[in-house]
Amino acid sequence: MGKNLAQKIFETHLVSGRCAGGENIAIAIDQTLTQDATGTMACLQFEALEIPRVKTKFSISYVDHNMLQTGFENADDHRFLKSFAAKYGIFFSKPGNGICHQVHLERFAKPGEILLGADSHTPNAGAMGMIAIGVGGLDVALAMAGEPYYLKMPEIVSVRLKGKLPPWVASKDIMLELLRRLTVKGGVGKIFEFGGSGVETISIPERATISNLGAELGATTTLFPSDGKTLEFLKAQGRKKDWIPLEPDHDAEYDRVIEMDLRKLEPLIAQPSSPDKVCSVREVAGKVVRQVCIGSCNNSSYFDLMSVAEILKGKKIHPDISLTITPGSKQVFEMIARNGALAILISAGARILESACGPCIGMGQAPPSHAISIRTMNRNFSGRSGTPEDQVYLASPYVAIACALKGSITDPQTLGLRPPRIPMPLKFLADDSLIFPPDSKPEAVIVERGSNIKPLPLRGSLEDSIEGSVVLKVGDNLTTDDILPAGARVLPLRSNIPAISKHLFERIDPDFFKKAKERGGGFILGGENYGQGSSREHAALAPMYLGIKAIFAKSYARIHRSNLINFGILPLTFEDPDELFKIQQGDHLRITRLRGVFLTEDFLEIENVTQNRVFKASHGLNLREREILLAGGLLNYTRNRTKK
Ligand code: MIC
Ligand code: SF4
Repeated sequence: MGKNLAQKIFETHLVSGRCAGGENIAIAIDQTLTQDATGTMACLQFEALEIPRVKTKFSISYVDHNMLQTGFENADDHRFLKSFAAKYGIFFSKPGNGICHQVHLERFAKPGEILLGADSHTPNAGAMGMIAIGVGGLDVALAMAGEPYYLKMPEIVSVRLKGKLPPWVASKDIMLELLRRLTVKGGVGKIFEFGGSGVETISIPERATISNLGAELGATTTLFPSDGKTLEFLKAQGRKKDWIPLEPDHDAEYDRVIEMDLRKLEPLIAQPSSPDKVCSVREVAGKVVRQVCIGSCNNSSYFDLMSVAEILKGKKIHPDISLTITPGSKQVFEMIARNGALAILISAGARILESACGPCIGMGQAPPSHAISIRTMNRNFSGRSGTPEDQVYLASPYVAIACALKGSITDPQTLGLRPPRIPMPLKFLADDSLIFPPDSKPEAVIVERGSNIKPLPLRGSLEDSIEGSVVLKVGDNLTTDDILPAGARVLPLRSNIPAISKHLFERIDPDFFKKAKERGGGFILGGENYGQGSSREHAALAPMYLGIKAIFAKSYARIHRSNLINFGILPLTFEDPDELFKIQQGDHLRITRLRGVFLTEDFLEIENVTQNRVFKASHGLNLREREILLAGGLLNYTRNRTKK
């Protein structure tokens, strides 16, 4: 039986288990990445493991999220990250060097290797034929300490592309089409492996847009073969030596096959406020637009910005539009500055932002109230832009710029223009002067710890009995942005759990913090796909800090479920899904004899004291996950093991 690409890479990294669907496996990690919003915690966690130097082949710490310096916090955190990296053997990418995923693709992603990143869009590097998985910061800290990464072998879905994209249809539309078909929870527990003759027609930056959006499907990761296009890109980055050819066997087996004829696609758009609310641009054309933002790790490559510049050449944007453009990296920024494309963008009326996440995570550029904002980003969860009840649509740079020119939602196919043709540069401007290698004399490096960095909160081992009230009941597809918002106000508190916990669930219930504090914690009730979106472990750490002991939900998003386990919060599901409707916010629940039954039983009996009833909750946890929870989280579990 032939092997698919994912199996081939997993097999060369297997530490334990068998690469068969549903089996628990452990894999060795070659590379790790963190960004500043998740990185400070990951550093504190790594420090707690008392290991002098990272043990990976390559680890890097990027600064790209907390770039708005409205107080001392972000700047202090950047200094902490830089000194920490120097001391512990981590490369450091300075503010200004670009968005982690864009820079990683350009400079470090390697076919055949495995990358673990403390950011949900880490699968971006899958464009280069590498397995790249987004996880919580603690999982990255452990990988830096040389520990393998544990996961259930995902199902492998083959996405077979046929034909070539029509003019004005972008690679983003391929993923919008998949999101339309499969929804934001359609990829949970799956790897999407792209293949078929259509793949050869798609360049690496376009592939990255596709693999990046795997996160929106909830997928474990997204993967492309390493082929001639990969070689061409690596050569142009001066990294030919990193290339190896990689493809699935011709008779490779897959759990599922999805066919897509690229010739049949048209420009698509995701409507507010979920990436899977996809329709054709035609269907919503004509709606008035007030803001257009081009950027983010999803669409800010040289290819994207050159396409935009070619369309804008000699034109002015609509007077009512605020257009922001964010080059994804210093490489992209400097190249468009040197070749004159930047001047075209400025002359057309664009507002140029520094290379960072920026508007994507609400770090400035919140749109006007009730006005439509068209963004080339990957997430449009309500309020993420910084404006409550915003109207954010997601689309390709072609669609975005058509909207910026016309002032309304516009299908670029109706512009009457010649579609841009951007050749791949033979040589990218590869200047790594904003990337600092680790210090060769680590003993001499003093870690600079600003007052924003508070000690890591920990919990003790799992109690034998837990009780409390249901502090909050929420619906399906709750995002980690809902649990713990990001944006300019809250992101600077990522290194300070006591301070950030005040913002938990604030958009849903402004009194959540007060209630949880008064009641000493309790439980939360959720629907399907609880905790989708970002990898921020703060969405588990802060509830743990406030005493939340368990979540009851119909199903969980992958990364958030792991984060809950990592911080000792039980991710429970219902034996009878209707139970969700019976339990009310405020009900008092009790679980007794927990330690006794947890390792042996698959169900837990929960007493609803308020309703004088007992119901069953299942957990679907494997033995290792149960042991982690019994220890009170992954850090305790790892330390207990190393002490033995
Ligand atoms: C996001 O896009 O939501 C973020 C901000 O990049 C997060 C990471 C974070 O919350 O720090 C992600 O995608 O994991
Ligand atoms: Fe940054 Fe947005 Fe990409 Fe997250 S999705 S890494 S916030 S650009």
